[in-house]
Parts: sequence; C-alpha cells; structure tokens
Amino acid sequence: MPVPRISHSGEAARAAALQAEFNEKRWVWVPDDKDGYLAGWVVKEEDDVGDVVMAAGGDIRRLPLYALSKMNPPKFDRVEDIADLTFLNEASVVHNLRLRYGSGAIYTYSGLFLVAINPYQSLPLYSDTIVQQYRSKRRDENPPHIFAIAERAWVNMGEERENQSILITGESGAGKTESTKKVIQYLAAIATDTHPPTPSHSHSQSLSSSSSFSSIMPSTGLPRSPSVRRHKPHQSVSVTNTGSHMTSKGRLGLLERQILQANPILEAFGNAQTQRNNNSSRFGKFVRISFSPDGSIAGANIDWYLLEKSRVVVRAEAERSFHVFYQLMEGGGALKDTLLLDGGVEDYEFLNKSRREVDGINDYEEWNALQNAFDVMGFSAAEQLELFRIVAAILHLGNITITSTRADDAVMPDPSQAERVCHLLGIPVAEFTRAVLRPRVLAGREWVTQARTRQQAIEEIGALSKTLYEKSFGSLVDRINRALDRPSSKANFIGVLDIAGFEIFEVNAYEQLLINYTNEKLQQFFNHHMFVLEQDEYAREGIQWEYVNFGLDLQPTIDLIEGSGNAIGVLSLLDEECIMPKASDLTFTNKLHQLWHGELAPGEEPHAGRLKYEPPRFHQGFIVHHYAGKVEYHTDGWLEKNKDPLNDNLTRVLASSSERYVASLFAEFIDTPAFSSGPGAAPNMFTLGKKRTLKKGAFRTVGQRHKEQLSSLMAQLYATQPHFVRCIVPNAHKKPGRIDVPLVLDQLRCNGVLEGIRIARLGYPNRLPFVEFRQRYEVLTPGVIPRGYMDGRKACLRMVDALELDKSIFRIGTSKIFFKAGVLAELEERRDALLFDIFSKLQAQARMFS
Ligand code: AD9
Ligand code: MG
Repeated sequence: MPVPRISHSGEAARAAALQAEFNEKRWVWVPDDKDGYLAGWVVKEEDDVGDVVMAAGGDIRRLPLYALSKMNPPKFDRVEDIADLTFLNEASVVHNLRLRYGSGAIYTYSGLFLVAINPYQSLPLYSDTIVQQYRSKRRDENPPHIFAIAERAWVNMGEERENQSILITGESGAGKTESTKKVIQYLAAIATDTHPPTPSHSHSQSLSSSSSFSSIMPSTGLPRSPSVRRHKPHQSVSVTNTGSHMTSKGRLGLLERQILQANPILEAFGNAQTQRNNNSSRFGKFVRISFSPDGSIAGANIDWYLLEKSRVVVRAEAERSFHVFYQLMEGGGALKDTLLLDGGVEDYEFLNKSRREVDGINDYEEWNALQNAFDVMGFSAAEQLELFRIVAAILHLGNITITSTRADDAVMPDPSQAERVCHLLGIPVAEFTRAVLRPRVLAGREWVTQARTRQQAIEEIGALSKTLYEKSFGSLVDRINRALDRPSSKANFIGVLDIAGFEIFEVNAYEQLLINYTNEKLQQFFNHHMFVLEQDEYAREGIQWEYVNFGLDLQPTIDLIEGSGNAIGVLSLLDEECIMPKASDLTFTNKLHQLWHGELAPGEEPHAGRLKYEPPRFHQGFIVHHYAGKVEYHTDGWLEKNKDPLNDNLTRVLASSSERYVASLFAEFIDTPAFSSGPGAAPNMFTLGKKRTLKKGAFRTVGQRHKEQLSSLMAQLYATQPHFVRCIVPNAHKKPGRIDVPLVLDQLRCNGVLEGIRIARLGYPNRLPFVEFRQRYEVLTPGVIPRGYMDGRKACLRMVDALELDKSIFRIGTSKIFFKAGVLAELEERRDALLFDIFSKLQAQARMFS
C-alpha cells in the first residue's frame, strides 16, 4: 500500500484536512425512499434513537439507530475495490458506485466480483491500445476493467494449466452480452498476438500468489494511493500509446474471425427487441474458447440454454419477434420469392400484432452483416436456405386461418396457406392438415380420429412454430460449433457464461423458476468458491476461524427445487404430475403444499427446505425464499409448459419430410431414421455427427432437460477457476450518467454482491502484510518498536498491544494482520488526526521563518 509522504504533498495535507473536517462529525447514511441514502450526521442519541442533521438542507430527522449506516472517511471515496471500504454497508457500496459512475468509471471491483454498470454510451475503453494497456498487467496496476478479468483468466490458464470460466450475470439490458463480446475481443486479440504467457514477465507477482486469496481480495484494507486515484475518471486510461503492436482486426486469423462472427448469427436468431433492451438475448449461452499449448486459439464451442421460443408466436405489443424475421423481410430480395414470401412485415400475423421497427436498428444493414457472418463461417447458400426455410415456414404457419363448424370442429377453409407451409417443409398437405385438424389419438387401446376445436388447432400450429424455431436454432448452433471445432491439440479453455440473472417480476412463471434456480446454483458456486479461498488463506496464515461452508447456506432452497427421492422437489413433482391422469396445475400445487408445508408424520425429521417454502395468500402458486429474496410463483399453465407438447401425428409427418433438414430436426421422435444414412446417402451438413438413435417415446420434460443441462454446466464450472462479473442497469431510462439508487441496490442484492459482502464481513475482510501495517501505523505507537531490525510479526504484536485493540477485532497470521470491518477506519482517523497536527505545526513554523 503506497503511503502518502508528508514532505512533498500538498495533496496529503488537503486529504488530512478533509479527514479532520470529517472527524468533527459523526457522519452516517440515512435511508431515503427516493435517493436510497442521504448523508447526515448524528447530533443526539437517546436509547436506540438518534437525531440526524441532514447534510443537504439541514433539517433534523429522528431515526432508530439500526437504520443508520456509518460513512467511510473521504479518502475511501471512489475506491476501486469495494472490499477495501472499512465500513461495508449497503449505503457505502452504492455511494462508491455512484461516485465512480458519475466520473465515467463504470467498472469497480467488489472482492471477487467485477461490477460493471451499463454506461449507455460508447466509451473509449476498448481500443487496441487499451487492450495493450491491460496486457501482462496485474489487477492493481490498472483501473478496474473487463479486460483485466480476461487477462487474469488467460494468465491463470497459461500458468496453472487449469480451465477458466468467466461468469457474467445481470438483469436484462445490464450489459452481459456486451461484456461477453469484450472478453472475446480481448482473448482473440492477445491470442493472435501471442507469445504465450511466461512466468518471467510482470505477471510473476500475481502468479506466484494467484491461488491465494490475497491476490484476488487485495491484501490491504485501504484504497491504493487514494490521493492519486481519487478523481481519476475511468476514461483517463492512457490512449496515447500509438506505437501499439496490437493485432488489429484485419490481422486476426480465420478462426478468430469466425469466433467473433458467430455472434451476429446468434444474435439474429436468438435476440429480439424488448422493452428493456433493443438487442435482448432471449437465450443463455456458455462460450468456451480453447487454446493450444502455445497460447493460440484452437477452437470454440457454444452451449445454449432456455431459448424463449414463445416469442415467435406472441409477445408484448411494444416488443418484436427475433431479429431474423425482420432482417429477412428487409433484405431477403430474391430469396423471399423462393420462400414464397410475397408480403411485408405487416402481412404476417406472427409479426404484425406488435412493434415492427426499432430505433437504432437498421434491419437491412443487419441482414448484410448476417450474410457476411455466414460467409466467414462458411455456410453454403444451401445451408442458409435451410435456415430461412424454417423462418419462412413459421411466417406462413401464422397465416393459416382456422374456423370452426357448428359442432366446434376446426376447419381450414383456405388450403392455399397450408400448401405454402407444406411446400417449404417438404410434407404432404393432406397429412399435415389431418394432423392439425383430426389427429389420431389413442383412446384406451384403440386408435381413433379425434376432431380438434378451433382453439386446439390454433394452439397446435403455435406449438409447431415454436418447436420448429427452437430445433432449428439448436441445429444452427451445432453447425456453428462444427465450424469452430478444429482438430488441433487443445490444452485448456476459457468459458464465458452469459446468462440472465435473478428475476423477480410482478407475476413469476415457470420460466422465472428455471432462471432463478439456475442463479441459485451459480450463487452457491460463488459462495463455495469464496469459502475455499478464504479457508486457504486463513489456513496458510494459521488463523483460527469458525465458519461453516457458506455454499451450503443455499442447499435447502436448491433441494426444494431440484430434490428427488424422499424430499421430492418442485421440478420432479411437476414431472410426476405431467404423466398422471387427471392431473392439473391445481393438483400439482396442492401436492407441493402438502409435501413442503403439510403436517409432518410422527417422528419425521423436517427438511431444511421447509423453511424456504410458503404457500401464497391469494394466488394458485407457491413462494420460495431465494438468497435474493422471496419470490411468489404463479403455477398457471405449468403442466403444459413442462410437457411442451407437440402432437405425435405432426412430429411423424415432419420426421418423414422430403426435406432432409426438416426431417433431421424431428428425427429423434421416431424409432427409424428419417432417411437412409447408408452408403450413397450424403449426410446432411446439419445432421453430421448428430446422434439419430433416440428411442421411441424418448420424452423429456422442459424441467428435466434444463436440470440436465444445468448439471453439466455446473460440473464444468466446478472444474474451472472462476471469475465473476456482475452487470448492472443504472436506471430505467437507458440514459447515461444517472444512478437510480433503489434500483441498483435491488440488483446488488439479486446478483450476490451484497451476499459476498455479508460473507466477507463474517471474517476479517481487511488485511495488510506486516510491513505495510508497520509503515503506515508506526506513527501511532512511537517508541514501541526499538531501532534496528525487528521481526515483522513481533513488531506487529507490540503495536496492537500499544494501540490497545480489542482481541476480537483482529487476527495476526504468519505474514499479515487481519481486521474486522471498520477497524481500519478508526486507525486511519487516529493517524490523520496526528498527521494533521504535525502539518499544522510545520505550517506555523514555516510562517514564522518566512
Ligand atoms: V439481455 O439479458 O440479453 O436483455 P444484456 O445482455 O445484459 O441484456 P446487453 O449487453 O445487450 O445487455 O446491453 C444492452 C445495451 O446496453 C447494449 O445494446 C448497449 O447499447 C448498451 N451497453 C451495454 N454495455 C455497454 C458498454 N460497455 N459500452 C457501451 C453498452 N454500451
Ligand atoms: Mg444479452
């Protein structure tokens, strides 16, 4: 920790003066409905109530003391790491973020997290020069930045030969996808640039301690050179280095370009304009970039989660469907003729019920970008046609008119629309129509033809559209993966997870449960990771400690959701109900109450998950106590959503399509392959390498699929060294420069930053090496340490003795001294008062002599 020197420092004098002024009052943060927190100072204290003078306005408010939060001394303003604050309370956390954001510093560390607040403007933070600035640097050598995280992952991978992951979460519009792109940009740049990381360059320091907590949580409890960094806006990172050796985009190799170009394709098919984000990802992804032993990129792979396929059919009026629909309509040209699309956006029922254009998005240009991306990725014209065939077929499906007879049987009065669909999908019109209107179903032991009502037929068409889209999306990602998979030797990977954060809406549905369940698991992963690091550090320093593994905190909630066997959780129970005759959303909900809230059998041990469960008062549903807060779920439609049904007749028709691509999408539904893969049958580009052997009736629910995918993701993550990024929406208006404190606080609660701080506070969050402790605070204990050499630990012991610190607030390890939150503020106060005194005396002397 750099210690300000007294001799040439007007800055230090000012800081000391500021501190002295601060010391005169008992500053606190006062909760405020509108601004979150306001500054004030306590003037009177009686029992548990205090009178606080508000700094702005001067009025006096009377408040219970527990509602007040201690303010950090001014030298802690704009600290780059929230964990360095000596008072770790919510108010101080947001105050720091707000101050920093106000000066353009969108990135801040909070212990193991990088917090990134969406700037809603383009900042000059990502140029090649800045990449160079972060290259081969330790975290504390530069302002906080997403590049620093990528750099650290890269270095750790090279040095420790361990896979790395970067977990990025946040609300919709918070900047996850942008952050993911920056990480990939950085890795693509430095990997091409490559000399592989060697221990000899300036990383060596961080490397030698990279498995230690100290290098991740800064070793000191104090801001680094507070007087220098304090007012430095983030943009001030040097942009003058023009002699960069950086790899400009033009010089990237094909694989690097393909990795970057995967994104426009994924975004065209997987992103849409929503009320919160004009380019909202409607799926989660985990992108792994593999590296060769020499540090060059050796390939990449993308896993995807939870595509919001219902969007192709319905969405809020102010939102759009997936971008690709509008791009095709704008840019498709002659291709549109092939696809029988002779209308515009307004002519298609699946598009014309909601918003059609978006400010700042030019669908024609995006179409060109998509074409370019397909070219780079090596998609042939025929392969592109397959993808657009599905997109067009969905638009035609939406235009099929269904009416009903007097007996309420569905009819299709105009077959021309279905003909278009069937032409594109390569299926016979008669069979398709029958499958939609009068499918054969099993009644007892007999197959009978069952007439559908109009509503049922419409739903069937909707379900088919959604399924087509999702399957084609999956196939598209498979195809991209094959393009990015190179048969080269791969040493390790860096995986970037871009997935929606915790969601608490007014009405929370099945989708929210799945995403919140995912986040509960990710938070558990974080807690466990932090626990392990803390434990290592304390063990290394020989310090007694008594925490329980805080990853385990979340297990009861997780069991409640995913449990099976005796303690059957929400998802498994839902699966059971999906195959029960006469089951409904209501029977499911009642069984859930019975299991998790009903009477215990005599002698039955209550499961800890019971404490995390509540029946709601008004709606059909249940309440789960997540780490981020209580969430009430409404269970309407859960059985259907979980079964995700498409009638058997329809899938059979599609599986035997004459269009190979279409058939391949449904191949898993039937027991015989849709087409011969024997000699002479050229394998379809899209089906190559795909297993086609799924058994008949291999039926999996949405919940099961997600559980499996998530458990595979978690297994991968647990085998990596993780890095955590938390993106934050600053305000609800997509405007730069403005922080809505209550909104930000909500997110800090949901994204685990406050949880991380809570855990840090359980221990001794501020820590200094003996040397630094002595350098900084020896002024407070004059004469205690004799001249000449003294062992650091011994010196430290003498000092804490002389400082009369209570034994419960510090621990002395083998190389560092550890403090409870808040202790350093007091030491700083004492030190500043002393320095201020010395200054005043020096100044008085100087005046006497001048
Ligand atoms: V969603 O869950 O996919 O709806 P994300 O991915 O969290 O969401 P996204 O990255 O798409 O949000 O960011 C939303 C918008 O914020 C972007 O389109 C940019 O306009 C803006 N943004 C986000 N991060 C940055 C940044 N670092 N610099 C400039 C940014 N603009
Ligand atoms: Mg996104």
